[in-house]
Amino acid sequence: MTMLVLAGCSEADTHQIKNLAMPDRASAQGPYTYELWKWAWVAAMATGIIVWGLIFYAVVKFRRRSDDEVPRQTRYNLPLEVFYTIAPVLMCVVFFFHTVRVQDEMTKMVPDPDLTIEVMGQQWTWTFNHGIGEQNTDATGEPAANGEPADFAYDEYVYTSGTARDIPTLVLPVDETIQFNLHSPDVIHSFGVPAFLTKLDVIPGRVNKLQVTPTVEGTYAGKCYELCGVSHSRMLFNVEVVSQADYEAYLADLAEQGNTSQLPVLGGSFVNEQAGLDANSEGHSE
Ligand SMILES: [Cu+2]
Repeated sequence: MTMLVLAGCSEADTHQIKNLAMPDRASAQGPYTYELWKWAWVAAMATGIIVWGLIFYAVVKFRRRSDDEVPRQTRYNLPLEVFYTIAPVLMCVVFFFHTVRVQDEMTKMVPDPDLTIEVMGQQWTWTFNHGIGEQNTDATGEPAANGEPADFAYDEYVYTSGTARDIPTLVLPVDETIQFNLHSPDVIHSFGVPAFLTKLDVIPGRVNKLQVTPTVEGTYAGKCYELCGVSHSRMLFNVEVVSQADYEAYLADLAEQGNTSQLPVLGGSFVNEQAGLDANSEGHSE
C-alpha cells in the first residue's frame, strides 16, 4: 500500500513523505524534534486504526437486518466508560512526558558555547553580529540599561545586515555549539531555521538565548516565525554552514568591508526604553 502511494510521486515527494514533511536534520538538536514528531504520528495512527476498526466493526455487525427490527436497548457500561476516560488521560500523560523531555533538550544551555552571536530581528530584517577575539562566556548579552553597562561576550564585532531589498546571510561554522542571543528593538519576532528544527521568540526588552550545533555544511533558509507586521513575509535570511577556516575567512572579509563595531549592532538603546518592558519603570506616557 505504501509502495503504491509512493509510486505516484516524484523523488522529492518521496523524500518528503519518508521525512514526514520535516526537513533533513542539519543540527545536533534536530533529531530530538524529529523523533517527537515521528512517534506522535505513530501514536496518532495507532489510535486512528483502532477507532476506525471499531467503527467499521460496529457498523457491519450491528446493522439493521429488517425494517421492523428494533436494536437491543442498553444503558451504562461502567467498564467501557472507565476505559474511555482513563485511556485518553494516559495518552496525554505520555505525550506530555515526551514533549517536556524534548523541550528540555532543545532549551539546554551549556555554560561554555564555542561562540556567541548577537542576533537582532527588527521590522523587517536581521542583523548578525559575530564576535572577534576572546569570548567571555560569563557575559549576559544584556545591552546597556538602567545605568548598567552593556555586558557582551566580545570586545569587538563584525556584522552583516539585511536591507529592504536583500536578505542577509548568517554564516556559521560546522560542528560548533553556537549561542544566539536574540534582541528586538520593536516587536516580537521569532528566529528559526527549519533545517535545524528549532526556533525561539525574539522579544523586545529581554535577551532570549538559543544554542544550536549545526552538523552538516550547506545552505539553508531561515525566517521569522512570528507575524510581526506588514512585511513579515519578507523577513527571511540565508544560512550557510561552512568549515572553521571558511568561517574565519568570512569574518576577515566583513572586517575588510568596514563592518566592524565595538558593540553589537542591535537597533539602539530603544530596546530597553519601551514603556512597560522594564521591571523597574512605570512606563512612559508618550
Ligand atoms: Cu519578524
